[in-house]
Amino acid sequence: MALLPILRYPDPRLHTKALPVTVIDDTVRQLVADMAETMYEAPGIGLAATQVNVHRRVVVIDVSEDRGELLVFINPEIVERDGEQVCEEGCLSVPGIYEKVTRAEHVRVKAMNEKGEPFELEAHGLLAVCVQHEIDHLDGKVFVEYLSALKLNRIKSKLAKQARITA
Ligand code: GNR
Ligand code: NI
Repeated sequence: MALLPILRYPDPRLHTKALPVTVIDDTVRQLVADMAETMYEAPGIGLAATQVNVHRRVVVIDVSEDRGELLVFINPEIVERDGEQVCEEGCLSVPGIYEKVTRAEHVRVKAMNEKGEPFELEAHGLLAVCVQHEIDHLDGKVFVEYLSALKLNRIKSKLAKQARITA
């Protein structure tokens, strides 16, 4: 197990489109284990491989209260989406920024688990938000890019200022 460094917005590597996983081997299973450890330690409710600079379609999520319900999604695809919800989102790659984003209220997602078994999952509420947020990362999209140019510019200045303080 290992903690992986998380890329910070506006790192251009966050805009890489991840490739599908073709073989679920020990390298992929190690990545899943390291991503789960990194997500729990952060702490966060989800993590996409893109955020740890691995450009393969792998996501881990745990929205449970007790942090004991790890969900692993390899090559996830949304096969149905319905409704709308607005959720205040945050992102481990955009620390300290929380903004409302409108997304589908319900999604049906098709994926494989770390054993290579296919499954489908119905998600509503926060889990549905998280699935959409993570698949966006795999497509190179960060949640702040849904905001107005004015808000995005303010966020960029704030992050630049934070980076100067931390440096
Ligand atoms: O930890 C996280 N919390 C969160 C809250 C609201 C909507 C989405 C998220 S995902 C985020 C972790 C993360 O950055 N995943 O990519
Ligand atoms: Ni994120």
